[in-house]
Amino acid sequence: MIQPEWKVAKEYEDITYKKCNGVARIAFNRPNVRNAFRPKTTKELYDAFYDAGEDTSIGVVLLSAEGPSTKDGVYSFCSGGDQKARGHQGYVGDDGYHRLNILEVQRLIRFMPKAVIAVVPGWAVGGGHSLHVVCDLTLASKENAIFKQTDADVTSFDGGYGSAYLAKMVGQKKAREIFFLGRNYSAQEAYEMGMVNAVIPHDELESTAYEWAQEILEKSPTSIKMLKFAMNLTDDGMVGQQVFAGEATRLAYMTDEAKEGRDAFLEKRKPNFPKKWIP
Ligand code: S0N
Repeated sequence: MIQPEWKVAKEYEDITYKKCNGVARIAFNRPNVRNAFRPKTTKELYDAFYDAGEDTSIGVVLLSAEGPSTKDGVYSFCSGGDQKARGHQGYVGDDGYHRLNILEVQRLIRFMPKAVIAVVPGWAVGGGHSLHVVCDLTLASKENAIFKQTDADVTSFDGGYGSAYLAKMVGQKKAREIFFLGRNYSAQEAYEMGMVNAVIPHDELESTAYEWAQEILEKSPTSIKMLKFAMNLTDDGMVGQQVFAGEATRLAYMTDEAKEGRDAFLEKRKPNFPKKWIP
């Protein structure tokens, strides 16, 4: 088992953020409320994910959780929106505004040009369940992970990736069962449904996630990015096409044609593109 030497990347209140050898680890740190997120948490998550996305030394991001709860020893990944912070239009931050900004975090994960692995040590519930769905891969604790959708119990529902994309993953009937009945599912059941990549003994969960990250880091970064965006594309409509096409433009920038187009403009002359029509 590899024991990574994590270095703190930035101090936050509701999350921890560390880096080691090309891997960033962002972890919920409110274990006594089952790692529910409030506006401060989502703001910190956004900040850390943005940093990990921009950091060219980072190739894989782990979304994990600290724990267990000091009150009762229970592990959790995330129990979704903090119901105590919920107002009549969303979740209320220190500034009094009502927000739904976990969706911005979801979009960052989805459009990040790097693999994001959900590392689920315990409860993944409500918006916490949706976060694991939106991550590229999910590894779950054999003993402690429990997957559950309570959105319809508390009238705080994710009609986007959390449900519609989940249905693509596990099938329509199963997704409707998960949301309409709100039952508990073990890591093994989640694996059999196709929403978990591997069921890992609890004590090996973090080191296994790091090992998976290291395996991904050995692959071509451009291939990982283009494959992720290609797999997203059909479900993300025009935005998926925009994200994928942006990378195609970047690749085109690297050609002699692009250099000639830019230089001709700057030199105020007609471009003389290489006369080669590659089949
Ligand atoms: C996680 C559950 C199943 C764990 O049960 P268990 O082990 O019996 O523990 P409890 O005794 O219930 O909890 C321990 C302590 O933790 C607190 N707590 C747990 N979850 C939350 C929470 N989500 N918010 C606030 N506090 C929480 C308990 O209160 C308890 O505290 P003490 O010890 O002080 O009593 C169980 O806890 C559970 O079912 N939790 C609630 C899960 C839930 O319903 N979450 C919300 C679901 N909806 C969303 O997350 C919406 C997501 C979202 O934000 C969104 C999505 C799409 C579009 C917009 C939005 C948006 O609104 O932004």
